[in-house]
Amino acid sequence: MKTEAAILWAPHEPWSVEEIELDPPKAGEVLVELTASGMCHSDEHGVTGDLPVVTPLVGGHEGAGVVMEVGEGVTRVKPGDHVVFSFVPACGHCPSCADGHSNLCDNGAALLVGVQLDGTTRHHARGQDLWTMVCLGTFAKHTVVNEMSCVKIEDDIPLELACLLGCGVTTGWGSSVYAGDVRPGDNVAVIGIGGIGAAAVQGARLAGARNIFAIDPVAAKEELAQSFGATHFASSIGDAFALIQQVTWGRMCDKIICCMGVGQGDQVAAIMTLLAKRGRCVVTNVHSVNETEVSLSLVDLTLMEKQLVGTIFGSANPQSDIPRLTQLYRSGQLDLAGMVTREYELSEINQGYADMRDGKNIRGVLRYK
Ligand code: CXF
Ligand code: ZN
Repeated sequence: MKTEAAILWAPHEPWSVEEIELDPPKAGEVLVELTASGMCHSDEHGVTGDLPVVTPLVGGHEGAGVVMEVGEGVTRVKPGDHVVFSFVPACGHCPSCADGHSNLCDNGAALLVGVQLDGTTRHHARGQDLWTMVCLGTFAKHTVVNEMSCVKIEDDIPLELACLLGCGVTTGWGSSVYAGDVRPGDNVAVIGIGGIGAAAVQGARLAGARNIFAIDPVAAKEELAQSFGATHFASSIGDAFALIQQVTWGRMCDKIICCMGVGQGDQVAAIMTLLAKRGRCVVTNVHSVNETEVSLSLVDLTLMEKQLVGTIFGSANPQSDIPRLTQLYRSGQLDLAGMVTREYELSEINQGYADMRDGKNIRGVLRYK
């Protein structure tokens, strides 16, 4: 079938919106008509080269829609089902999945390759095969993905909000709740109030944090951060140090969640000074694939028993946590609507990313229907 998609033909180029040819789903695969896709920073990382991607690439990895057709042997979903894509596939039986860590599913190795798990492509344009961002390609009105990437949700959850659960919201919420293990009474700092950071603030609030310090250079993020549960705001790590020192009587933060657009290794030492003894700093944001050096006081790490840990997908389990978050949305405890700053047509995708770079958006969402 023919559909429309945003393609990155080569790094550093704008997204090109054009007609593509989509093959039917093969065994284990699913054809989905997308309702919406969030515009996450990680697709931009493919444009800038901070993350390695293979081009030409159909971008997008934060989508939701309705199943149109399933290939042979598919059991997880059927036509008509509403699904959110998880940007990590979860097979359910590899060692990580079996151990309760399906965010680390062995099939995730295919993420940065961006072809179907059998090594072939379903997307084509201008006579060429197209790769897809983390095997999804949600910057398109239709896509074909493996059923391992599909999470069925209830029909009455708005798909244009549920799409955020495919990456940003689950990643941010899980970074506080799972990777950060935020406890009632904790002092928490969230650095970077974009889609992931706003969800990390909400996760910290739901986990019972006492003080939540939101840190972002964009002044307009203060009010938004407060609406998600932040109790304090600072515009730099330096300002945050003095503020946290004063509010916590010098104890500093139990948890720090790093949610910047791109992390910078030379900022790590300063970030670690915001931590209390036995505090944990969670690195959720991507650092450039080319970066291998960080500033870090290892003696501080030892003497104060500080921790510096990474997390992918907020250490959440897609098949259980995406439905869990739909229920928190349903009960009014998770604000999804407030996370969407603006909706865009697919043809406006480059404007959407310009707005993200300008700090205007918590999340921009491409709306297809
Ligand atoms: C990223 C992590 C690296 C692969 C692409 C997706 N996560 C969230 O945006
Ligand atoms: Zn993402």
